[in-house]
Amino acid sequence: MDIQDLAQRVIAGERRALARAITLVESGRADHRAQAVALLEATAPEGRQALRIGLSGTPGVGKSTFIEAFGMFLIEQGLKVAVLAVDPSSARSGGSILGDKTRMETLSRQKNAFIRPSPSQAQMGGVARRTREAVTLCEAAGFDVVLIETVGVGQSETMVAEMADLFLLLLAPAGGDELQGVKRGIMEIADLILVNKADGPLKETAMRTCADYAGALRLLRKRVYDPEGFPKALMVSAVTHDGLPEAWKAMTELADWRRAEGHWDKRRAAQAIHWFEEDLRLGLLSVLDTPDARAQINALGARVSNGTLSATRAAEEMLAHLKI
Ligand SMILES: Nc1nc2c(ncn2[C@@H]2O[C@H](COP(=O)(O)OP(=O)(O)OP(=O)(O)O)[C@@H](O)[C@H]2O)c(=O)[nH]1
Ligand SMILES: [Mg+2]
Repeated sequence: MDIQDLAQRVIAGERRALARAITLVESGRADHRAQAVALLEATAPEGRQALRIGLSGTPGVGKSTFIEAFGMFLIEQGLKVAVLAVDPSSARSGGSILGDKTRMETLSRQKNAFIRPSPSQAQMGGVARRTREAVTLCEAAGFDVVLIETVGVGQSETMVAEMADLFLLLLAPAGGDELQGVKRGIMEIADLILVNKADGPLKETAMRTCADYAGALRLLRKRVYDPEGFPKALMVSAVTHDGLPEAWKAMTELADWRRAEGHWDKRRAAQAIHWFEEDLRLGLLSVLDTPDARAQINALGARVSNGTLSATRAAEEMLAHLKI
């Protein structure tokens, strides 16, 4: 494979080249990894930046419908939109978006859109690296907005927030006054809460839900990287498209402010450090995955379980064996 040629075609914005490039960064093969690293280096000097938007929400809240509607809205503004998915549940691996292409039919046919399903890779660390690298490839290819979708379960939200400039939480209207069991940690990383399905008979409930969340957001500790009035809660309808322009206005307002105040660059720099340390951690863990290391672990484990070796001593011996 000619990596320099592939890099040039990615930079030229060829979608097929971008798809091939992402397949390369997803590959677990060592020779592919070397090529992927070379490709990322060859595309990096462009220095293009997209607005990276993380989007999360529980199953059925309307993520796919929203992305289709919002993606089309952005394309109508003359923007190029890429959609990537992170799907942590192995049960659905193979790609939520793939089965979803029907729901994103209009968007997927646009020449200014690029939709990429989740890879069927179980390990979270691998998914994180693949997604982050795919995001930078989309940037190099000249996309203005990169949407990174994840289902609201497990650690995937924090991971997506760590690679996004803005993090959106999509919620459904809920009766009663319970706050839908949204974890405080997720509330704390949200920049914008969008109460979806604010249409038809659900509209009134949506208004109440939106007010509840606006109140809850005001109770959170103020973050230095927010201007007055953020984070905020807004209502949208992915079906009627109501609220989409307002949601986009809030996103650009926040992004512009952060750029002007230096928070944008600071955050991207902090994220780069985070991923450097994450990769280092993964690299260290992978040292335990060789056949030799496994055999050693099993041998030491057998002595720990029959009581002839303490757990502490066994761990020390293992680390000495690995020369760490
Ligand atoms: N009334 C109304 N229904 C909506 C809206 N957005 C989505 N829906 C409906 O909600 C259901 C779920 O929508 P999806 O877009 O598939 O939800 P999702 O979050 O992608 O779900 P998963 O992919 O399973 O995580 C569908 O029947 C949609 O038609 C909306 O704004 N208003
Ligand atoms: Mg979906």
